[in-house]
Amino acid sequence: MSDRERTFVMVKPDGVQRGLIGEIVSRFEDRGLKLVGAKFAQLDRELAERHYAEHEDKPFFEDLVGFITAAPVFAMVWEGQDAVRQIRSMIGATDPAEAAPGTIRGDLGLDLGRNVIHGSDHEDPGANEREIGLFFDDDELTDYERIDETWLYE
Ligand code: D4T
Repeated sequence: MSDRERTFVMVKPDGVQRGLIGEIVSRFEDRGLKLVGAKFAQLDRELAERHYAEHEDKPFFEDLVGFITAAPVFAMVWEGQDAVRQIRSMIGATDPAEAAPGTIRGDLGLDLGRNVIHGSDHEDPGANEREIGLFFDDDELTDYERIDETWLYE
């Protein structure tokens, strides 16, 4: 059994504009994951560049930063057992055209540059903590027990 952990998730501007926040939040809630922080915000260029720093030399970097700062996003922190990996698997492949049906990108997207949602990479150790720290102060995150936890975990 893996430990409970926290991960950073963001509905991107296309997902917000297409009215998909509720659908996406529902999928995580239904799975048993616990929302411990959330904010609706428009990213400035500095935060976008820090978030996507690993891609700064890529040809798509300017388009990516332009897209993510073009309209509001919905940033969240979700907690649960093996949360980073489980959420990445619910999100699906980076390119929605390759994402499996049943995943968020596979059900709700079509285009690589409009892939609806971001989730911390489970293959990059520490990415979740780094991204949570970039978007949230400690006092914006909560600790509480969900009423169904006794029946969700053994
Ligand atoms: P994010 O970080 O947005 O959750 O996506 P992934 O973790 O699944 O994928 P990524 O970091 O490799 O890509 C970041 C972001 O860049 C866009 N992108 C990516 C793009 O526009 N063109 C490209 O060729 C690639 C590889 C899509 C996601």
